[in-house]
Amino acid sequence: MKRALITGISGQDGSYLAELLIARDYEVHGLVRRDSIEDSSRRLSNINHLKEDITFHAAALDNELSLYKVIAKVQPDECYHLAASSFVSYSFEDEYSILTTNFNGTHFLLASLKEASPDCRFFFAGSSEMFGTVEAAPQDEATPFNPRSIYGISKLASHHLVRNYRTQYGLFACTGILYNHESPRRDFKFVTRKITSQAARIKLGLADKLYLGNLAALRDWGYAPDYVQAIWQILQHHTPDDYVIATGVNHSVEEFVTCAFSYLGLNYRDYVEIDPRFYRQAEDIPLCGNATKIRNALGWQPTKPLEDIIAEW
Ligand code: NDP
Ligand code: GDR
Repeated sequence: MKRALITGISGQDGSYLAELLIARDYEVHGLVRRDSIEDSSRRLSNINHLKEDITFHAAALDNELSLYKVIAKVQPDECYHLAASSFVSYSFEDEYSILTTNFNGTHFLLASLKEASPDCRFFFAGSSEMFGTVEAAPQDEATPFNPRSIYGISKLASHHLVRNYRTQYGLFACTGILYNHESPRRDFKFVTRKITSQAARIKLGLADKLYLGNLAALRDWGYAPDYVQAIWQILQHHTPDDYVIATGVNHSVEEFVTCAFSYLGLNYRDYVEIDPRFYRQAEDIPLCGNATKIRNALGWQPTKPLEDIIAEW
């Protein structure tokens, strides 16, 4: 039986990955913050249905010793590092803590694995935000990085660490360069869940307005369960490598909101108002991924178009 350690197991991707690994007979260990164990019904709501099948370990990304102890004790065959401060907007307000949490957390994990469990395979959740402001679309593994937020910088710096541990120390360490992926387990601050949840409240008469930022913004939105399938496949390959994981299709926020409201028989124009607080700088060229490498190497491809993802909400 393989043993896996997931950081960020309470998040969207961590919960789907835990399901996937349990279904494949893994012994699943999850790293969570101490507060989450104390308040599990609320803070572990994505994985409450899996609690009996997961061994939880309290540790914090900013505490190297706590991470080292967990790795030394669990001796995982595979480690999926998904924990991060993941909301890009916060990174404009809280630069220091986001950079240190995301970067140091990755560094502490890699260093601990090198010392205590060097044969463990390691996956790092990178981001399309590592490409940031781009000169061309779609982007692939050869596209130059040009991050535009502290979040993007934290992910890019971590990605360089992953490569360094692979080439210098021989760790089986990989980065998935993930484009946006969504599901009903997405946190409410992200635009997709914000739209679908508020549209439902409006339909039920519990709210009357939805305040959004830039409706023209384009994103390459995929389906979270597809992306954790890709993450798992990356660690099953014979060679460690880095891959773009994306659908290759862009939709605007306006298309998303139109689809979500019309699904409920509503016209979004009657309810949506623009609020400058949610506005981010417009992008000349959108982030849109070319996933040819992972399709050719691992046979992975996305299964759900955006309309079907929205319909699931
Ligand atoms: P979520 O925001 O849903 O989950 C993040 C997880 O990280 C939560 O379990 C959270 O725990 C944990 N976490 C955050 N800060 C800390 C900390 N200081 N110490 C310990 N745990 C912490 O993210 P997703 O599941 O959507 O994404 C997974 C990963 O993939 C992230 O690294 C994200 O940056 C990356 N990514 C995601 C994309 C997407 O579209 N979803 C696209 C590109 C990259 P808690 O519940 O206690 O806060
Ligand atoms: P993103 O996701 O920043 O791409 O990061 P988010 O859903 O926050 O924004 C997507 C796009 O929607 C536009 N937008 C709004 N966004 C929010 N949150 N709220 C609004 O009201 C709103 N109105 C318009 C944004 O400007 C943006 O263009 C996600 C996270 O999962 C990251 O962790 C991950 O690395 C990237 O995707 C790839």
